[in-house]
Amino acid sequence: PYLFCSSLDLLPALSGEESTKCFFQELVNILLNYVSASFRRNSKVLDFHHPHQLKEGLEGFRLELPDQPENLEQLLVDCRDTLKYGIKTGHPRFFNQLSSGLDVIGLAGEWLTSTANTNMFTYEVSPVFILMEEVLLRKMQEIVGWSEEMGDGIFCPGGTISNLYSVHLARYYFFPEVKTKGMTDLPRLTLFTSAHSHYSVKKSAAVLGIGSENVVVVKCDDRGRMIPAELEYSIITAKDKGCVPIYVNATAGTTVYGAFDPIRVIADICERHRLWLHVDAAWGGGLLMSKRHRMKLEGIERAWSVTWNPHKMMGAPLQCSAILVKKKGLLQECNQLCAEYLFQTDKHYDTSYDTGDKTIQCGRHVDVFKLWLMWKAKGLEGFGSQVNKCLENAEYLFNKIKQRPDFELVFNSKPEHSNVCFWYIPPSLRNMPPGPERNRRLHEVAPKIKAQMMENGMTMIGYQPLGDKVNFFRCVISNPATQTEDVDFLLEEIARIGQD
Ligand code: ABU
Repeated sequence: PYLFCSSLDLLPALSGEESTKCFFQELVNILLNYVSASFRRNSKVLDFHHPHQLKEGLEGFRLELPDQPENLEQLLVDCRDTLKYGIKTGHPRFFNQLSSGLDVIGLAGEWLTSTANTNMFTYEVSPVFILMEEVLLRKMQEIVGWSEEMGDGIFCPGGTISNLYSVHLARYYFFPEVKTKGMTDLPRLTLFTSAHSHYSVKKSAAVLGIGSENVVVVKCDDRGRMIPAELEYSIITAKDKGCVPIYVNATAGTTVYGAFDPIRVIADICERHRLWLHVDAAWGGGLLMSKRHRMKLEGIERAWSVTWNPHKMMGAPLQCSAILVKKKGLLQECNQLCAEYLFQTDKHYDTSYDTGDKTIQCGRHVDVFKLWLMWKAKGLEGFGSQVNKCLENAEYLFNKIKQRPDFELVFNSKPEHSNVCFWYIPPSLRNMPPGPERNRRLHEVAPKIKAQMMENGMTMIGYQPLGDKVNFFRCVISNPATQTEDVDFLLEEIARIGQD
């Protein structure tokens, strides 16, 4: 009978308890069916429709908002349809993004977080979550290699914002007057990042009024790693031109190649020139959890700030991203504005736990509980094994591609992370000599295969051009549900679609 009810019959309505329970039970069934389907290999990853088709209202699924309330039965149908036309990012054959997987404990954490529905700005409304954040940040700092006396940080919305914090802090560290006076009296600041780094460094420069043209893009080797000698040369050249270098971003796990910049050597250069060293380990940070792979981030302990996204390699549900800062108190100093309606100094508890004034936001979502719960469930060792398995699967893919004449690797050495970059070579191009015509035709292959792949809906992988390389596939494995049979399936699906 609840099916004919509206939301007004649910709690807080008097005697709304029973209908609320029924409504949630139905909803949980929908979610559980979705979770189970996400792990079933014979279920589709996606049921693709073009935007105009979805907007037209498929099978009665209407996106437009009504003037009159709709009943609960309709809302449950809408919930089911929302999932039906979405993408199963937890499916073992979803290889499209750095963040994938469906961690059941993480999902439970997210449900609880939404149920608690609170804000991270003050201890008074988030006592438990604020302390969990402190515990997580300390643990992550310890893993990075910072001692007890060092380390601060905050969870914030995604790697780009974490990187924005790093530039914001670096500028404040060298020119604290910027907080009140703005850029008026500042010299021309210069930032350095590699050609393969994430676009967020340039975006940060644009947002902060430094200007994207004042980001020097440092050359990489053929594996996508920053060349330290090029960095030092760029710093000296910038100084000679009268610019003021302040910041270097080293990437631990580049977005496309999964490359690790040589942090230790870059740290030496930063020390020589007294520059802020940031390590963008949004993607590669997860490897710190693995005894086998953490040496790829050797030198990270020398960073002044670190971006680390547990929603990528550690499989936490989106979003979960931290900016770690070596110098205690700097975040607070740089960002605090002491709004008296929120951060009263005469509260009856230790107000250093009102961490909201460290951030550039006011309201802040609770991103920590799911990670805290996952950490309890897996421990450091569990995360380590999860990371190892993903990298083993990537190596399996790499070896498979090496053996096949219909695929070509973008670079021939073993991947450092779980990114494997490759072209599919259709029969008509296999005997064609290298050159502009082959490149022109090869550039069209990946988008065509991807389009058909999305229509079929059984797997999903990304592609992009990079530098002088025409469109190629990038397979990333961060989903612990993925097995070698899924990797085999991906290659077969590409080869099947890619026949001329
Ligand atoms: N830098 C955000 C992640 C991009 C990706 O999933 O490929």
